[in-house]
Amino acid sequence: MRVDVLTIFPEMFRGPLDVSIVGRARAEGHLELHVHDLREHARDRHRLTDDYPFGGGSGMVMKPEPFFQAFDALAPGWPGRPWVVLLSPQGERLTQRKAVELSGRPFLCLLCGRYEGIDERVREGLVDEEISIGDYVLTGGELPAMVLIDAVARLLPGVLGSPASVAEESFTGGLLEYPQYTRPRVFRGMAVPDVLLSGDHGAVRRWRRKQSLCRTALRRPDLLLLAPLDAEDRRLLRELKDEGVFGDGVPAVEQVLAAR
Ligand code: 9WO
Repeated sequence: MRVDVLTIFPEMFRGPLDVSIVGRARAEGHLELHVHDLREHARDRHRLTDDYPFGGGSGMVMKPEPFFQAFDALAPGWPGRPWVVLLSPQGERLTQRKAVELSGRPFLCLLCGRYEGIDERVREGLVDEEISIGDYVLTGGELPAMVLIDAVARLLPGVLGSPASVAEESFTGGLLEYPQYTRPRVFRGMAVPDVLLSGDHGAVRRWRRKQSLCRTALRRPDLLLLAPLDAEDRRLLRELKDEGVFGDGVPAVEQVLAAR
């Protein structure tokens, strides 16, 4: 996959994307990343990328010209037309599903805004899709772009050693992760649950599933309602309920147990 980024802060992309799995994905050619400085495409004398808002108001707006100029300058060297994504709080939420969908595209172009907003004609003329990484305002789209690249890069074929990890994510099927442990067996008085040392693979699998269900019910009941649950899952949820884990009751658990 190829990813081009347009930003007035290209130096922000040095570091996070040079190391670890994304760094290796780039070194091995699974991900080709090109970060472009929008300021180099600002035509005016002062290379301005922002201007005052028409209609008045506080704050500055990102000018449209640098984005369009950058496209005109870069397009002749591009292998095709990229899928253009603007990172913005007004976008559709980045989910694992969206990351999987984007990972299937051969060529992305990520637009990063700054200031208090971006001239609307950038959306009209260049953007295929607007994506948000969450409901908070940042100082720009650069960190969200890096989050998107990280989420997508690890899904590219050959990037993760075992596709089993990726398969397990979809197998865990919309539930939260179970607790994980490594050595030592006892650390500062905190012991690893006995079942994980038992060698009973069936018991380990059931314990993990039960823990995933428990955590999801308590922390993300919205996800529990969406997850594909089978008869064993409902049995484990009933066990947790009978153990008093859900206190006065979690509505999502009642709903799931009533449904069958
Ligand atoms: C700033 C602001 C100040 C006063 C009143 C309204 C305001 N809106 C904004 C604003 O949205 N600024 C953005 C900053 C302009 C585009 C780039 N910025 C940005 C992107 N902030 N947060 C994101 C972002 C992108 C993707 N996912 C989450 C947040």
